[in-house]
Amino acid sequence: MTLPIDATLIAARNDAEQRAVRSDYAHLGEQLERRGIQIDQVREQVARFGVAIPSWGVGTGGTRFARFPGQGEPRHVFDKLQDCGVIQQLARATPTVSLHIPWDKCSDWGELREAAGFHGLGFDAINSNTFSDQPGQAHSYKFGSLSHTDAATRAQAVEHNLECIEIGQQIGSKALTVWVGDGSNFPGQQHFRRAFDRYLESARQIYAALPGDWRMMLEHKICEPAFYSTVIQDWGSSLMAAQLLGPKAQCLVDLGHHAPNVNIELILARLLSADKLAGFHFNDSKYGDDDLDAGSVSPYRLFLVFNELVAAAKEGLAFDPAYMLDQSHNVTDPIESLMTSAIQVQRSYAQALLVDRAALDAAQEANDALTATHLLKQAFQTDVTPLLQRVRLDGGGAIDPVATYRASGYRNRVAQTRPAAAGGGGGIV
Ligand code: AOS
Ligand code: ZN
Ligand code: ZN
Ligand code: ZN
Repeated sequence: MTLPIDATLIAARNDAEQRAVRSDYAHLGEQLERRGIQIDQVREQVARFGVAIPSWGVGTGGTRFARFPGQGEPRHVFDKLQDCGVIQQLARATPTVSLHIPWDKCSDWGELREAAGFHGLGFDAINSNTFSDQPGQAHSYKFGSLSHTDAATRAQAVEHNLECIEIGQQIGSKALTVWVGDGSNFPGQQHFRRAFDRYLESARQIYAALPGDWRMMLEHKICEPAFYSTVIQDWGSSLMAAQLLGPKAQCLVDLGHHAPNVNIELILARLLSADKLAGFHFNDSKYGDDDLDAGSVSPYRLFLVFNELVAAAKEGLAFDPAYMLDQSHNVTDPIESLMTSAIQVQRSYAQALLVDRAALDAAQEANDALTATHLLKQAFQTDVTPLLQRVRLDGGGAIDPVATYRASGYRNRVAQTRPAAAGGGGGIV
């Protein structure tokens, strides 16, 4: 077995470009040095950064209207893992994969772990699914899962989460992400407080089954599929639940799960103050949970998220956020989108490392708003492309991952063995 992309192709394309990259890197290094920044130190930090790939992200997404499948879509979790292997081989920023149960169920977890090891991948948080019904399931989640009015339905949802923990233990995950679609579509449909209490009662049973070194990550979402109210609708409800559950429960922030224009960097600052920040699902949005590619619409917002994280780390806060991409690819090849998005997230982190923290502290103390905001812009407007290219080059990846991927013909190759998937009606959102 060989890695999915031919190493000689990567090397040949890198050879053609590396002189230019090294020269651009040296020039950027000079510019940063004038600002008192050592480029090699930033590069080392960036090289250690990783964001998880969601297993479902390598398939074409869809909307409630239609799904337009691409060529050579993964048939099962092993195909998904191979596509994740391509992403990691070329872009070197995604060392882990996050599985979704039951979508990724397989008969031999040891074999899956081996396959992941072959691609140099590990497993990040495991995601449960009580927002859709599975064939043969005894109780429907149409009216909720962990917060359902019916005790047997709640018990089934709890049981599913316990199974996810067991699977996660077999593949080396250390966290369970719980997002529920529970809520209501009409005023009066649901008793808000009772539904929250039922959610808590169920969540407590899951929490009690967590291994000692695991976290439970609660993902809030303002709406969809419930469009009037959701049980864990925002970081307030999420924080309450996490505090009531205990120290292993934390709040996960999906960037698309808020009302438009909500200040997400402020939310994460509050969660950091409460020691409850679990991590992120990165994506971008214009209107709602659009699941567009990270930083494709508002790269500055993504930078501001990392600015808070870098500041908190520098100030000595102990926290360990889980980073994952959570996107739906409707019009692009998912592999290309995921590589581009991972690099965009990595870029935001690199830019945040360039903020002159001492000068920013001083500007804040002096209430010098213009200087403070200028310092952020100075970092954000620095083109760190050569630094990111060097990180990939040093790590054995491709200087230009998308061009190398296209040149490799991978998609056409896998399309020979992976049958065309059916399109049509609503997809996964
Ligand atoms: C749903 O909107 C959430 O973002 C969840 O993270 C969900 O499990 C994931 O998007 C897969 O559908
Ligand atoms: Zn999410
Ligand atoms: Zn979402
Ligand atoms: Zn979504």
